[in-house]
Amino acid sequence: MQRTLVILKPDAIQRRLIGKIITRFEEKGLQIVGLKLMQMTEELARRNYVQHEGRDFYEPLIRYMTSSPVIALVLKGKEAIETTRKMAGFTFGTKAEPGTIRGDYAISNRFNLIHVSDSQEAAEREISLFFKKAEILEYKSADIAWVYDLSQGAAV
Ligand code: 3AN
Repeated sequence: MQRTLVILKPDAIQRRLIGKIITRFEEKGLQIVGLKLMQMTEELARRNYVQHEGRDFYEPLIRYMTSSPVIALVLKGKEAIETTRKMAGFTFGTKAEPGTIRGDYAISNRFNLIHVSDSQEAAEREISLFFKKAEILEYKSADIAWVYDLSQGAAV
């Protein structure tokens, strides 16, 4: 099972889309193992987006991410990184496929509602930026045996 970091960005909270977005991940079968409402500091935003330092959209991106509270989530599931990326959709709202979160709710290139980790390495780095070990909870989902076929041991 993989873990990934998802951030509901300031526009998702301000546009009252928290429930709709989190519901999609729950209904998909992903397990929420970490969740917090928080104000990102400038330092945290800069560290999270360090790969974009120097790009023309970097400073506006930092201002956007620190402009209002966000929700950080750790989601766990089979191929969680690729699955959540597909669910988020293409970066730009106008180009994102209908049926994806950005495709259904975003039309801006920057205000695109959600951040999801893009690789195993990024997921590990980003989870540790946002969560202490003790804030990530291991617990058994009541429906796990119906979300996956566990009859042969591994989750299929
Ligand atoms: P994604 O979030 O789809 O992985 P990244 O990591 O390339 O996309 O970009 C991080 C964030 O920077 C985006 N979610 C978006 O808010 C902003 N961004 C990226 N590219 C642009 C751009 N060309 N113009 C404005 N904002 C951008």
